[in-house]
Amino acid sequence: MPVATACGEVQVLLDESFESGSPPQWTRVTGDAYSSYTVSKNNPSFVGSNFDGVTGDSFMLFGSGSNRGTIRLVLETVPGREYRLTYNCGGTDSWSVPQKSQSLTFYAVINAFHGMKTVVNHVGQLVEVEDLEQLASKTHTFTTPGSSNWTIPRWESAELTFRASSSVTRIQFNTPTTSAMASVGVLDSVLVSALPFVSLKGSSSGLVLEYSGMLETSSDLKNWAPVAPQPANVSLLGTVNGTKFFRVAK
Ligand SMILES: [Ca+2]
Repeated sequence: MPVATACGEVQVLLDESFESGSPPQWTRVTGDAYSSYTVSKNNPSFVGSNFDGVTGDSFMLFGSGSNRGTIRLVLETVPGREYRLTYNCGGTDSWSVPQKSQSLTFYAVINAFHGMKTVVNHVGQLVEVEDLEQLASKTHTFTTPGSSNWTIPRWESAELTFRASSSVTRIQFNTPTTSAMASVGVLDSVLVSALPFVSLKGSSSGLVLEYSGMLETSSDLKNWAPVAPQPANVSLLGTVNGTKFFRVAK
């Protein structure tokens, strides 16, 4: 999971293509051995398959029939800032069971985790549950061809943007409506990045401007030029003479 935080670039929180096995930061929430593991067309189990990842050979495979898979990623986020999730998903037929075309639903949801809260359950008892706030979600529907081999007919790319409201954000993928044992969800090329931002922060040394993206400056709000070199942050007291404006561009 390469993480780039250099200023002058978009801050990347996650860039995962599953090429080096099952990444430890992903948690299998539900599912069995057929759920939530990394495969490639080079695995001995899948010789002769039509598997191809979106990026590289490997991808995540999860949720087979009644063994519905749910995987989760936990991210550290800054409340108030915006982020973008992009991913590629699809469905595949599995092994040589009696085949017919199957329908598969693939679901992505992003939740802010606000800790635990106490609620009254359906029989009047107080129970502790997770305090989740849904920030974004997307549902995909795939039809698998019903072939007697592992085949991914198409990959679908998707994008979700969200504004974090907690320091803990969860991204979860699952296949809630797999039908029979012949359709499985696939996932590849998951990218999470922070959208460009600027913020002012007070510190003992004065005002500090923090940002991600390309920092540009202007003295008249008309002519903008990139700040070179791109600084880690900008201390505004003692270094700026006259009026200066800053903005970030992608
Ligand atoms: Ca891949």
